[in-house]
Amino acid sequence: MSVRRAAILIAALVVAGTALSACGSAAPSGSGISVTGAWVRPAPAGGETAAYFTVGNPGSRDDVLLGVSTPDAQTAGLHKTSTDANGMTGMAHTDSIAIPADGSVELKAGGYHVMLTGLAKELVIGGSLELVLTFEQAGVVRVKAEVKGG
Ligand SMILES: [Cu+2]
Repeated sequence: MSVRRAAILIAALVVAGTALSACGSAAPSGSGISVTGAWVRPAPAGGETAAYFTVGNPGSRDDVLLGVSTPDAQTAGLHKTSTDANGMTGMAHTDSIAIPADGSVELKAGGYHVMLTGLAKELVIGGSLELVLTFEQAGVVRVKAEVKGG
């Protein structure tokens, strides 16, 4: 390899390294996913309840909420409430929730929610519960859900 070729190679590596570090510092929390307004309904210890929040995706890449867990309950899962053609309302497990680029998805009563069973503690208004959300792109995002009536 000539000196000139080696110099070009080194210059290319430096540029690549700079680009990588710039990318790393520009995205301190994954793809910039935000989880806001997290809340959970009051429930007794050992009981079940539902949690809600809004996921915002300001980025240019679609993301997917793949799952949820919590240290405060035996099970946590993604559910969707819907009404069928006969007017029967029920809820079903859903594997994931797509979060479109430059968009947001609201988990709310009558739609998507996090179903929690076997609560480790009583959830009283003013208290909180920790949720650990796993996204395909953004990775793990931890949020505190406030216990509220409603
Ligand atoms: Cu449910």
